[in-house]
Amino acid sequence: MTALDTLNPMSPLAAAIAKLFAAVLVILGLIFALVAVLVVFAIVRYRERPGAQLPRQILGSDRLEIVWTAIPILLLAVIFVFTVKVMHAASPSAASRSPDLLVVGHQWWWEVNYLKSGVVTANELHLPIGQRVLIRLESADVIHDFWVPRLGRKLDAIPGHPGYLWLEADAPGVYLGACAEFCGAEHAWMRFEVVAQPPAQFAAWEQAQLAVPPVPRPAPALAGRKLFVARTCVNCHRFAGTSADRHVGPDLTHLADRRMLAGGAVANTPSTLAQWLKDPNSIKPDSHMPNFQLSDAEVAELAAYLESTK
Ligand code: HEC
Ligand SMILES: [Cu+2]
Repeated sequence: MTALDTLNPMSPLAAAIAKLFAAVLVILGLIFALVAVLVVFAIVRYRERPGAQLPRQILGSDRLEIVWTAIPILLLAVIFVFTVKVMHAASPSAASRSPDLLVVGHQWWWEVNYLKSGVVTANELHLPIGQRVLIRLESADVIHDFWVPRLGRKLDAIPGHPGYLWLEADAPGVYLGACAEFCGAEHAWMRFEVVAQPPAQFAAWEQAQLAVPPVPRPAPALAGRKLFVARTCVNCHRFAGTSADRHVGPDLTHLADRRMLAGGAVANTPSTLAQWLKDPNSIKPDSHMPNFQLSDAEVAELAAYLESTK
């Protein structure tokens, strides 16, 4: 994500905001230029010179005061009207619609639930292009803020107070999102990606996520599955087809399909996954995933299990 993401919108929702930003920037730029020219003019024209007279002194002028009050009021009124229009364009009423997604902010990762199909994932949100989805936003702990600059407005995730926001992507691609409200030590690694796909590809992804992985056959993965249940992983994670059904940590059923680990802290590869299991804090220093002091053999088995669903 770069600062320019905001100026490079990929949905009508984000485009409305980008246009307002550009319009206000132009208005403010013109005012800045006018003031700068007048200041330079005054400095040059009325500077002290040998023999120069004091310029004419104006002590109070109703006409001037009215002018410099009226112009800002007028400008602010224009900006206000633009802003109200953009508020409607960027966050259309959601009253008549039930949400498509439930997104929950956690310290420091995002839980994503597809309410219509039942898919659960984390830190990676897939969207069919050209379709507007309604997100219900919640927080499990502190205030977070959900923001994908190229696709829509941002919204605080406030504990106990759900919010609603629309998201839409008009072209396939991967769009970066982030938590935009300081929420503790690892706030900076609370990123996520929106993968926008043609509807057929999205449907295939959704079907694949719904698949309940069979018990793996190869010995290391099977041993990993046993460890997974024995080593209390089940107390915090969800893994379809096992007893693990908690949401303290990310859903791990189809972890192997995901691009990033730990809220974008590292790419998801066999070696980063093993490093995460060995010592989560070596990747994300204050993460709430405990270090289980696993042996290298245990790490390899757990990793084989988590990778076996690919
Ligand atoms: C006390 C709760 C807890 C327990 C027990 C726990 N985890 Fe986690 N785990 C977490 C949290 C919280 C995260 C998210 C950390 C973050 O990104 O900040 C996480 C993240 C992960 C991730 C990365 C997932 C992703 O999408 O980024 C993997 C893999 C993982 N845990 C595997 C395990 C395994 C295997 C075990 C058992 C050995 C286990 N966890 C036990 C809380 C827990
Ligand atoms: Cu956050």
